Amino acid sequence: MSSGDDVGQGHPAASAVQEPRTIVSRRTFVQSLGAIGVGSAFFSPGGSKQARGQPASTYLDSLSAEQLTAMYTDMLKVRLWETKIKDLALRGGFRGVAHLYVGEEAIAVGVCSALKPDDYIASTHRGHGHLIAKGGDLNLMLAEITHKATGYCKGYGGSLHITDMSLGILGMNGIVGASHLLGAGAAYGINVKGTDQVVVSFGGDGSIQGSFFTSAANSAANYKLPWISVIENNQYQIWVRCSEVYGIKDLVRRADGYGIEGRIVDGNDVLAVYDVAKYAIEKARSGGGPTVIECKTYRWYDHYGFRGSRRGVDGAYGLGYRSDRELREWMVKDPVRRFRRFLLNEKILTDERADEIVDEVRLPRSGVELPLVTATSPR
Ligand SMILES: Cc1ncc(C[n+]2csc(CCOP(=O)(O)OP(=O)(O)O)c2C)c(N)n1
Repeated sequence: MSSGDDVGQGHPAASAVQEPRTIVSRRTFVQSLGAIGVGSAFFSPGGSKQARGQPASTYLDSLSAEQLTAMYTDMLKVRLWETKIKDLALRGGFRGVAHLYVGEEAIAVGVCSALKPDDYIASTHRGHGHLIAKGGDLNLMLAEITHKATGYCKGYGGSLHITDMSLGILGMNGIVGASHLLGAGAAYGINVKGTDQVVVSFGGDGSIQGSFFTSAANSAANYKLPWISVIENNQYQIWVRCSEVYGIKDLVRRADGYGIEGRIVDGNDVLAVYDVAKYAIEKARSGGGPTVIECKTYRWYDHYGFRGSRRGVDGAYGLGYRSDRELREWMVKDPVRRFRRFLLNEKILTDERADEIVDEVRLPRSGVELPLVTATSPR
């Protein structure tokens, strides 16, 4: 990824006037992150840049302890779910494609926590995390990706085409960039209906290249659609480095060309993601039009499948196109662990309660048995 200077750009936390808050004061928030040694522009007063028009308020103040705990629980669900798929596959119990979302959990959870139940999301080929964060049923998902008739789409869709309209999930999608067009189309529909719903379309760093994004962004700007495009910049398109594809380092600059406001955020920081997403969502809901949010992050596994991975071990190693060192550097920034440490530092959770949540998520009580936590998992 690029230098820390462009992470958290535009985040107001370090520069805003402090107000007391119900659960997590921004002061203690920043302090506790400092205490755990998290370093990025967002957390260093000198480095926090208030970008174009970003409001000086923060939406974090409204988060209750229950909401923060629910966010942690959802991140764990995504992590353990994806780990289950990997371990299942390596045991030979799963046939099909899976693009794992491990390492990117903070984005789906941060964004979806800021949405209302009747808002929409349009997802990608790497969409399990989006579905779980929007409330998707783990049993139906597992049945779908293992091609059972009891699955979300009767087993015909598999991992790439899970849809749940009752939850506002417009579907995963194997066509790179199409999520943006579907999302903008749904946002146009919202304008026609006159409701206050919004649409988030997720997409990878590859999703902004083609005509899908261009059409979506152009229409969204032109009609001031309630559309938020979340670009999950995990540094690679299959095995090609982002920097070998684009002449710009911060992909969000593309938004400028359409007259759309753009934000960059540390995609491994669930609270930073929530904050910028909430801002964009509230803006869209009140008729302020679209926003593009670029989240800088990293995927721990191969583009798809399980090459380089082992049962009981997190991450895929020995992939020719990236170094193990680079992977390890990103694993240190594990979004799940980082959020757990924050919750402990803020005394929102005790160690014991945090462990209980891990058990609640992975044991059958949650509906689907998830695998034992592995060496680098957040316990
Ligand atoms: C329109 C289209 N072109 C090419 C492909 C082949 N393809 C599948 S995934 C992928 C890379 C996607 O990278 P990115 O958008 O960054 O998402 P990531 O996989 O990194 O999450 C490509 C090119 C496709 N599925 N659809």
